[in-house]
Amino acid sequence: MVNEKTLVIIKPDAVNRGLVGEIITRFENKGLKIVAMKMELLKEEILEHHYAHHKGKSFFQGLIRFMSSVPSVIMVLEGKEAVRVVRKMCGDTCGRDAEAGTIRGDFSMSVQNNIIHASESIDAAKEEIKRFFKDEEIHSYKRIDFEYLYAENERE
Ligand code: IDP
Ligand code: MG
Repeated sequence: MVNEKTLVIIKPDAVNRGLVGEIITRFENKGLKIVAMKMELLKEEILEHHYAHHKGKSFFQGLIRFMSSVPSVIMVLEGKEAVRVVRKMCGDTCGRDAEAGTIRGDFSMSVQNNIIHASESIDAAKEEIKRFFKDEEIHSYKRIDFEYLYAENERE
C-alpha cells in the first residue's frame, strides 16, 4: 500500500534546537509524502494518553513536562511501509544507542530528549493519527515524482 500512514512528532528539543527543517527535509528526500502538518503546544491530557504505556514509571511526569514545554510539530507521513521506514529513520529510543545516520543517532544524546516520535505499528499509527488530527486535516494528493519513487510493480 503506497498510502500507509504514520504519525510523527518533532519534539520540543528539536524545535528549540532549530532542527525542524533538517528533519522534514530527510523525510521529503526519502520520498515520504507529508499529508498533514501543524504546530501545537501539546496538553498534558493528550500526552497522558499518548504515553499511557509509561504511566507509573519514574520518568513519566518529567516526560509529560518536557513534551508540554514548547510547541511540537506534528505530521502524518505517507508511503509504502511508511510506519516501518520512518521508525528505521528515527533509530533506537536512546539517542546514545541510535545508529549514526538515523535522526536520533545524528542529533541526540538523550533517552527522553530524543528529537522525534514515530508510530510503532500500523494499528498504533491509526490510533495516533486520530488522536492528533481531524479527518479533514489529512490531505490526499499525488507527488509529481511518484512514478520515479516507485517502480511499476510497487505502485499498488
Ligand atoms: P519510542 O519513542 O522509541 O517508541 P517508547 O518506549 O515508546 O520509545 O517511549 C516513548 C518516549 O518516552 C521516548 O521516545 C522517550 O522520549 C521517553 N522515554 C522512554 N524511556 C525513557 C526513560 O527511560 N527515561 C526517560 N524518558 C524515556
Ligand atoms: Mg513508542
